Amino acid sequence: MSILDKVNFPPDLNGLTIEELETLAKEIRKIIIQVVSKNGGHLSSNLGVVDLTLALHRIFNAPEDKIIWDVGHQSYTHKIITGRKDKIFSIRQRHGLSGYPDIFESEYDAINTGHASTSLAFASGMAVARDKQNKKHNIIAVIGDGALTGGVALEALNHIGQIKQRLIIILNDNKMSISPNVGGISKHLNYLVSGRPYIRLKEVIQSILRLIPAIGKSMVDIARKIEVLIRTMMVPGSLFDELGVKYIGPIHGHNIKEMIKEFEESKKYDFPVLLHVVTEKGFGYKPAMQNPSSFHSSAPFDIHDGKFIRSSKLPSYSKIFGQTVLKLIKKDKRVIALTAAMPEGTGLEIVQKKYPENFYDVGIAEQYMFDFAGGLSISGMKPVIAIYSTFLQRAIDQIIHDLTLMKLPVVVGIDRAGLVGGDGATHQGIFDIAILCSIPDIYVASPKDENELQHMVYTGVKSNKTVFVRYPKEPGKGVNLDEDFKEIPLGKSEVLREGKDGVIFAFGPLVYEAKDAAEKLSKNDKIELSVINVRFIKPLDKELILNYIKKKKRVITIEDGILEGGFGSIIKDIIVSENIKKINLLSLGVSDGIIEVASREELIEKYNLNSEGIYSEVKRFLNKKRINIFKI
Ligand SMILES: Cc1ncc(C[n+]2csc(CCOP(=O)(O)OP(=O)(O)O)c2C)c(N)n1
Repeated sequence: MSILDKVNFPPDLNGLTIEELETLAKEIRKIIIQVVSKNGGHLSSNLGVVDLTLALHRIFNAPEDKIIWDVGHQSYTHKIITGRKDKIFSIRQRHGLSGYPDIFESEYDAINTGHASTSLAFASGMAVARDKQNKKHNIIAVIGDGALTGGVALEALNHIGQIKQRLIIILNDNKMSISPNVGGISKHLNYLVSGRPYIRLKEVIQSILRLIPAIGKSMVDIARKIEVLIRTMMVPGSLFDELGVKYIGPIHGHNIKEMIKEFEESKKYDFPVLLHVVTEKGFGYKPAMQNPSSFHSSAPFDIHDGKFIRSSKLPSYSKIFGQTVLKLIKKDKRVIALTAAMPEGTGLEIVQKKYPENFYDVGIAEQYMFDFAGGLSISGMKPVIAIYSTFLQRAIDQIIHDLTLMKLPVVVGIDRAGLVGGDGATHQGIFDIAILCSIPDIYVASPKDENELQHMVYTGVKSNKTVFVRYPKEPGKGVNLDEDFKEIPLGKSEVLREGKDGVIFAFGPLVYEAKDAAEKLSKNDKIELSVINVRFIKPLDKELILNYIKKKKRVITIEDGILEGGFGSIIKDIIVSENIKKINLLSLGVSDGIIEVASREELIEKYNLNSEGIYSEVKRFLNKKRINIFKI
């Protein structure tokens, strides 16, 4: 019988010795490696916090004590020992466990997370509420050194240090964001870990003491006292202490005994404390320790050699984006590539390697990145941002207030746009169209394939406009790339198929699904549809679109974004505002704002956005005499 067999909930940890906890940690690591090798997931971050999680749950009394996991991608051990062990192999699968904390999944999950840097603010609010209600429980925020670079975390620290509620912050420092962490805070943490000034001064004093011939006992005592004094004065906890949060550490994050002692101590303070816990990403699995970035958000892999099992050999849109930016920089050194802590995911890693002087990783700082781009742009440079759709949400004010109102040219690659597999509701890219299309004076484009992507990015940089280009994570068709860049006429659509019975408007890779569906309708049902590759969702190619709407009367819109306020509703608005009569409109898209955990294929199927779904929905729509989805 393993120790894990006996552990279902945190109180089961109480009777275990330190050795048994260490064995349990090994058992849990094995399970996590197995799970992620099958389902994919955040391997290195989870392996790094197994010991930390056991120590936390041993000392604190969840769910009464609130443990908040920043980002939440590292919560697998927490899930395993809070009643979800039997479901852990379902993680990130449809109808399975979420890969992030979810208050609807378990009472042990204090808040939902997924986007970085929110834990401290939540913890602070919860601590104030606790104190106002005269409750006594502990509130513990676990935040990584990467997430600590996020503005909202720093805003929280600033406030926490002022209002000084009782609050425990566990800083899980592994020197890594997804890639090696960046910036002054990261340097400061390294400085704290190495304790350099203290060590240097200690050496100096010891060598002075060595010069005194016979050191009596009292002298040794004095030396020790001096050392303690120096330690108090010199161990630099300065940034946090200066902000009003007591710094404790560094603490060995793979030494359960040491953590248990320090966590127990931390309960005694009636003001905010930060425990600096040093961990290693990927701890306990060699391939992940050697390559923590690749195993950060890992594809399924072979446990024996750590080799990834790729579902597609085709290059991703992100890769084509990175290559395009590389070519653009080669031609024009004013092009500057920017990422907020995602050089690998966004494909900009090759730019970072080849043109480090034309590349900036700003850390988890999406808002800053857009204003930084604004500063570059207003001064004559050509910033190109790569960002996931879901994280773009952080920077909406910067886009409106800082870029648009000054009409500053910036090109933004919106990666992971549309439905996103595995991560669930927190990581969907379904809102960008609805949000961006309401902003004046910008361009929102979506290429149907990789070749169109490179031309759009090139066109964007050349245009001196604010241009957003959205594309999904999954590879496209693997079309050949033109050798030379071509300019795509801004705001112009492309007619891909002509048919008398109606028109489908689509954009992005779903254009191919629409075209396949139209061909099947032609072959099987003698229904002939025009298919338009919309290309620019904003501004729309109004003349062409109106023309087709008026001529065809039966209009189908397709998008992998939220329907409310999305492309379909923009088309509906045009029909109404232009007072076009007798139009039947079917809008296919995402009807839920909160998306269940599932693969992209499953989600695309659920919302009838693959060729089969489009085929059957459109057939049903066209077969109806009177269409009630939307009729004017
Ligand atoms: C706002 C936001 N930007 C980017 C990300 C993508 N992301 C997920 S985890 C991560 C790194 C987090 O590093 P850290 O907090 O140190 O945790 P670790 O994985 O190292 O344990 C990043 C950039 C995110 N989740 N949220």
